[in-house]
Amino acid sequence: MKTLLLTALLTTTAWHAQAADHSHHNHADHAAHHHDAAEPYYPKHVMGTHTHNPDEWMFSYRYMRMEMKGLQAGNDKISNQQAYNAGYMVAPLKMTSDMHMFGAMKGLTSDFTLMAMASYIKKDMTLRNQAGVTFATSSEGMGDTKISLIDNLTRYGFNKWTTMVTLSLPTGKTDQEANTPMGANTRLPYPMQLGSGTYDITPAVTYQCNCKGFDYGAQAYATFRINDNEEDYRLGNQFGFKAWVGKNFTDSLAAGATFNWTTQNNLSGEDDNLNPNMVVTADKRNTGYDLASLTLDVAYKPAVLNGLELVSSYEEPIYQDVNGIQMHRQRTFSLGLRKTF
Ligand SMILES: [Cu+2]
Repeated sequence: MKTLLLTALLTTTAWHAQAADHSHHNHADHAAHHHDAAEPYYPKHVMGTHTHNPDEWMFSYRYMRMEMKGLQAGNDKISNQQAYNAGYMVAPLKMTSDMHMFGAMKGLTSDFTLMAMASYIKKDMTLRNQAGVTFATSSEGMGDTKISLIDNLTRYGFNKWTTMVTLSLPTGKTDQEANTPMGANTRLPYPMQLGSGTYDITPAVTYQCNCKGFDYGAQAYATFRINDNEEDYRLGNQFGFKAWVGKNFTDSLAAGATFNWTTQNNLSGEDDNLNPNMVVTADKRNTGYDLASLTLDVAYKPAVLNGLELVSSYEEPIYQDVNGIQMHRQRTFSLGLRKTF
């Protein structure tokens, strides 16, 4: 995994060097004028990759589904029986998260763009206990609300760089419960909760450039949890890196690929309403992971739709290393609409 990360970093560094050579090609700030004909490609599923002109608005809706199935310990897939043998009464079989995301962006000045995002989430989990009884739980409600300020740095002459700071507000509940064979109104484990329960701050820096007809970019970010939540825990901090390449093949069609690296730290504190021996996902030792994935994205903006753009993405994990025993992550995909006014 270290080799993978290193390769990604070296590749980006190479892009930087190349970008320096080609800096004379970078006229006008491309980021601030991304709706012009000469707009470069950027992955629509990555926040902080574009900005807006003053008084320009963008609205978006995106449906996203994430799927998990089976268990793994470290790098290896394991069976339910191995989880029971490790002392857990219940093992999760599969989990899906369906998310509806509503976003608004507005250019404030020639430098700053404000972004706000709200979400509605439904999570479903199927589990099986040691006695072989299969049952399902679900949670549903608002997710956390995110407010971001993006700075295109053009006043400093850094046309290829943008920074973004995101504040996440704890509007997603962390006290979701369900009726299970273990009892009525049982507190659902950490992954089934709808938000972090904490104020989280995420600084990010993004680099984008064009060379040899393709658009390249990379982003590094970190999410820090500011406080413990009402259940007396906080999710681990998260560190991520993304690198992408893509192209606007025609005025209406864009496609690209993104490499994603995520390091999620262990949860700290504990929800006292959870029994860590009950189910794998209720044990805080089974939190924190390293994940690498690839995302393919396609965006389509046919003239007949008057500027309405259809966006889609498909993500598949290529490497996952988890602490303790956790669910095995599968594909994530999204479909959405966006329009600039
Ligand atoms: Cu936008």
